[in-house]
Amino acid sequence: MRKAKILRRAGAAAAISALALAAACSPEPAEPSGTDETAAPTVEDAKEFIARVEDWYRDFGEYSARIQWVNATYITYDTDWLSSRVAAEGTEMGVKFANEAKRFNDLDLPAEMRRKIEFIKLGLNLPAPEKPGAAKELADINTRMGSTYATGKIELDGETVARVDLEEMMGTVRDPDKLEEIWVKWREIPVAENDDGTTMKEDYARMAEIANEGARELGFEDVGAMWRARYDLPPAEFAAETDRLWEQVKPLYDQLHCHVRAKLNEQYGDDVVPLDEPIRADLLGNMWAQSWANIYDLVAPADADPGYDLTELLKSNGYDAKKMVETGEGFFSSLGFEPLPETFWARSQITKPRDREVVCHASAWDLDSQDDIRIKMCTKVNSDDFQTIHHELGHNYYQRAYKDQPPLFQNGANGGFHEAIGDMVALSITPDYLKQIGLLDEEPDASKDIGLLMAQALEKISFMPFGLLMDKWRWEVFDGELTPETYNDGWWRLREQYQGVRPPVARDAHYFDPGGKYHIPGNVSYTRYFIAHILQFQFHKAACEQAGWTGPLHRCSIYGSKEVGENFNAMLEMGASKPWPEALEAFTGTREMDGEAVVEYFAPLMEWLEEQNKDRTCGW
Ligand code: X8Z
Ligand code: ZN
Repeated sequence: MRKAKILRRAGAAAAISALALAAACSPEPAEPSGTDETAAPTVEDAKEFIARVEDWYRDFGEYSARIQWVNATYITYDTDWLSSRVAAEGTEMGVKFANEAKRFNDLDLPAEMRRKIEFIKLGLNLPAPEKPGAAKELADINTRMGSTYATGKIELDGETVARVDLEEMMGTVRDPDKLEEIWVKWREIPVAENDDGTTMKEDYARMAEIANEGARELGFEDVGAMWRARYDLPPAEFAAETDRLWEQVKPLYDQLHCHVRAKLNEQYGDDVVPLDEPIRADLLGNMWAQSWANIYDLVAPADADPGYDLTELLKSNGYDAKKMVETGEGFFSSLGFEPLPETFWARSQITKPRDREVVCHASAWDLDSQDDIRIKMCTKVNSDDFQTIHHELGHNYYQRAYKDQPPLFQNGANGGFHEAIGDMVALSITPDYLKQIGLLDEEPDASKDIGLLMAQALEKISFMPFGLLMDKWRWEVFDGELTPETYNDGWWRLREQYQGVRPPVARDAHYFDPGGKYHIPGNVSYTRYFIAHILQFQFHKAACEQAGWTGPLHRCSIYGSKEVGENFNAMLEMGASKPWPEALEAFTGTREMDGEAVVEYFAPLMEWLEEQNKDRTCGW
């Protein structure tokens, strides 16, 4: 079900490809146009087909999005039923159109039309085979996995604890036994039995089977290849490109890992944190060890503390969830973006409703492709969620900026762009900015830069290997390298290899630890976040240059820069109408993704870390 928010929920249906352009090589001999499906198709036929698909998108997209919204903000038997039904309908139509689009494979088409035809083929997140019943079975499985994840119950100290509270506890609790308990209980949900005795793990395996069959019918090797095909590159080249980017930032990750492990060893001792092993995944301040910002206090440089904690500042200044969102809006307004519509405030879910089940994982929605944009969060007053608010608003402003594009181009330049917009803005939450909005009295001086950079690295650099391995795992699932018996071993192999983390207790093959992360049962592809973590630094660097900033990148805030806002908006308005290198070039002047901006941003920290680590044994 999570997939059928066709072109609505941010990133859920990103569909980009330029293999299309490469494939459009053999012009068809001119034939009179007609309705005979066996005759060679003409450009006119393609135009008529595209118009039909776009009409359907306009109509069905809104209908589907409204059902999915109700389901996500009020999970019941009935809304699951509706969600599953509309998802199945969407998949059936999507598959039908994708198969029909193949007719035009060899036809020489203008670039824009060729791009649309390729999007029609790539548009489904999870295709089903055409045989009757397959789309419905797939939708039922996905609805169930999503709702199981969102509503799974966990008992702690005799009480049922909300999942968002458990997530928050991973950042604040410092007792390793307690952390282990929370971490382990969280991962009971994916192996707990559904009403009919099956588990999420079995559902996942069946999902992969059906969707792979669907992908093969459409001419892709498997679902993983289909996901990789959305980046205007052949799938194998895209995978190599992500590896190249990772190699650029890996030295920084390795140094950060080494330092963090040493500091955790000081905190918890050799038994809990041996110095030559991967780090225990429950000690890093986050349920998935994907962002380590919450253990800043444990690893902070001694003399460089910036002297403020954003969570504390928000709390002591009386911020509530709404004020946090208003502050995020204020940033975008300062760049020249129109304020959010009244309906945003009336219809968003900003805090967790107390009396019903909802999907708490944050998302941004565009219900009608016009102005009905919203966020759905279970906001807590803390720094993590302040970041996430900017992240989600980035999706909403992007959606609004490209609303005048034709339906098939109403999307990010690629999935990574969509995820990078709000994050790029959040990189401008500097001390100077916090002072300007009255949250901070005094800016810390340059001697505190290492502390500021450390906080940022714990948030961003720690994420990168996780951002990469999530889909590496899924690529192995979809290409058959992993089977249900090896799902969990494969997961921990990648977690260890890329992140250098290990589970707090042995995890045998019966567990399904990937299922403890929203995007796995939710089937949201994840390489987009890895790409976004590279792109946001490229955007930030370009934006700071446009704003005339000459100081260090981590002190640059583009707050208030109308010029940057205008340039940024020009890129956002393009939506998916052009291959992403053109969108990137429009804003940054380069057509390449490049980890250099990350390296430059963190250069002073890298130097400091190397000094700290010089007598330590790094690696795992
Ligand atoms: O899922 C999200 C957003 C919604 S698109 C809240 N993010 C990833 C995650 O939480 O795992 C943002 C960062 C990575
Ligand atoms: Zn996002």
